[in-house]
Amino acid sequence: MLLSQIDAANHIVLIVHQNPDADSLGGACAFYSHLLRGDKKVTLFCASKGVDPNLAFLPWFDKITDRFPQGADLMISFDCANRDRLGCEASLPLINIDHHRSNDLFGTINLVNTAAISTTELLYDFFIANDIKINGKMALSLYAGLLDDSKCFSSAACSSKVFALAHDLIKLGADHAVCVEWMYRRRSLASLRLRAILLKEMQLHADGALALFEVTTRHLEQSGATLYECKQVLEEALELATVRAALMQIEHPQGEVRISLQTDGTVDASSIMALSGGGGHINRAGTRIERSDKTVLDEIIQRIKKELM
Ligand SMILES: [Mn+2]
Repeated sequence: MLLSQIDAANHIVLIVHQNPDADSLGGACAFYSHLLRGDKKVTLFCASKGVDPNLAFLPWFDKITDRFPQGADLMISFDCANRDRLGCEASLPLINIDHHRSNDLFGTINLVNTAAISTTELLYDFFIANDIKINGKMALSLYAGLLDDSKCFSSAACSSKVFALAHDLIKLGADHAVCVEWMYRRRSLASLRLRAILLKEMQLHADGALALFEVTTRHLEQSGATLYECKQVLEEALELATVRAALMQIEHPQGEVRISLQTDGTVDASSIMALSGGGGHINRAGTRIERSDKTVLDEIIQRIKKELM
């Protein structure tokens, strides 16, 4: 069904979510490589204006466009939990490839496996099941997604399957050193400065089980850091022995506030974010609220505190 839909299409748009991470973009790049073997037209679309420059090592990074093409007849989304994440209105048949627990099966065809640690894990299974050869570029792209979503293999969800997959992808040509260098060794001075400010201002609640961060436009201006660089401190907060949930609110220039929640898995981040229209994974989820809507934020914090008790 999925393959015949792809076979029948002439111009396929691969869509990554807004502000794509290595899993979304890696998945799309692997698929891009695969589709180039045929005679189809392929577009790599991202609604965000700028994409994290630390992902420029991925093949086809320079092909990303924020202009939705005319004349396409099929869309495939990668790592998008809901239609909103696509950031485009096009009403074409859509193949939804994802692993988010909160995925609402918005595609015409849905290839969703919430047991997969990354979208690229389920893509690997898809390629293997369909005898699609994985070349070096594809292996690198899939590996980057695996590395990102497993938090560089530090996630408690790393099973033997994850390590077997890492093994297979490296055998197929993924370069671990290149991925680690680009994804974890190219931090900007601005992001280190921001980290210092945010850790200093971190508030602890619920007997130290909940860490709260607030990122304002002032923080970003003071440090020169970008929004991408903010979320790393959430993971650091979870390294504290008492912290089981870390929440960050990021003031966005367009007047909305983005909320990111990371937990140790004992609190379901996805279901808490779903209360205000967001979603994600058990240990990592997000939502967006209006800046004026402080009550929603208070409700979220109260709910987390309740679940931490
Ligand atoms: Mn993912």
